[in-house]
Amino acid sequence: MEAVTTERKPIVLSAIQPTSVPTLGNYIGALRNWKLMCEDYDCLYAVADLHALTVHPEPAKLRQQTLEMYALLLSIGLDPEKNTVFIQSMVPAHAELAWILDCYTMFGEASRMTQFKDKSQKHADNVNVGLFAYPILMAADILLYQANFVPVGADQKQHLEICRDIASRFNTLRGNTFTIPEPFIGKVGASIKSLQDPTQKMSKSDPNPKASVSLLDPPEMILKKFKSAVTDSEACVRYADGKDGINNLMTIYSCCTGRDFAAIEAEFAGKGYGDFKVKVAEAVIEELRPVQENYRRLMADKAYLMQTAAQGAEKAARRANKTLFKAKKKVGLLLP
Ligand code: ATP
Ligand code: LTN
Repeated sequence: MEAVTTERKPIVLSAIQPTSVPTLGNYIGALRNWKLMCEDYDCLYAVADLHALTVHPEPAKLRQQTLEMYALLLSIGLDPEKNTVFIQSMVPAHAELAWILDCYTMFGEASRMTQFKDKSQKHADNVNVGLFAYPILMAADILLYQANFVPVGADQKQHLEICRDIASRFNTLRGNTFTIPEPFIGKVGASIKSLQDPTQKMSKSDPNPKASVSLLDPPEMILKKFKSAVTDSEACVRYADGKDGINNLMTIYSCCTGRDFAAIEAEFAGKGYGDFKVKVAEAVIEELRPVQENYRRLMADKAYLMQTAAQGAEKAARRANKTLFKAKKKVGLLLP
């Protein structure tokens, strides 16, 4: 008799905040891998609107940006039938588990988070408790689904470490409840740099619009931004220490064309930075063209988006509630 395979696919969860239109950094570091993992893994992807509350967005703007981010996730090719694509706040289990995990997180370990320190410096007028508890809500997002892998950019590595620590502590104190997740950080492109200061990461909250490329920038704007990208004075396309600007452009080009650094160096041997920058821009424009087309189509059908988001939330909640109930029982909460 033929063996029936009951092997389940490993579980993947990730999320992105709807703080503004994602950048090429978000795309190469995270979103592109989300799409690549869709076939071989059981994937859940969320718009982290609860996380975005830490920066006090204007309510109407947050609603709009959440819907836009949801549409963008579908536009990059995530299939809501095959995988689960949802909006975090539509699944109440996230906030509930986060509270339980708050009580299993030490003040000292949360205080060591570099993103918290950076963001409290940048927004000294709004250092709220949500900003402090941000990684614990993120841990709840991940642990609710018993995720094995979490595809993120390099800047999220520390948040994955605290998530693992919280899960291990809970498992030790209350008995096995959560799967310990592994970060999934791509070898190339895990930290795309600003086009204006290539020692800093490209960030969607950078006030200088020339520093980052948004996924919805029109082609002529993308070309302009790459033409004015900061490089060096060597005029030789090669990957080397101290050539942060060129290294960054080579990384972007490699991620969009699939070519490795040796092939890129050979392609541009003897050519100047001007030619190279145009080629990088063209590769990015081609990569983003289908995303932008899908996005325009989807944004014209808000009813479809809302209905798909509601279905996604229902699918996610069914799975999240199983873990939430288990955790509630383990900590001694009465269940109805
Ligand atoms: P903000 O600037 O508002 O803090 P952000 O650009 O860092 O936002 P997030 O929503 O925090 O964006 O991150 C979404 C995903 O994109 C995360 O997995 C993060 O690691 C990844 N990411 C963010 N910036 C980069 C970058 N420059 N290079 C590679 N990956 C990135
Ligand atoms: N904090 C993340 C966004 C995020 C996330 C998550 C990522 C919220 N919840 C769960 C992975 C898994 C960030 O990228 N800034």
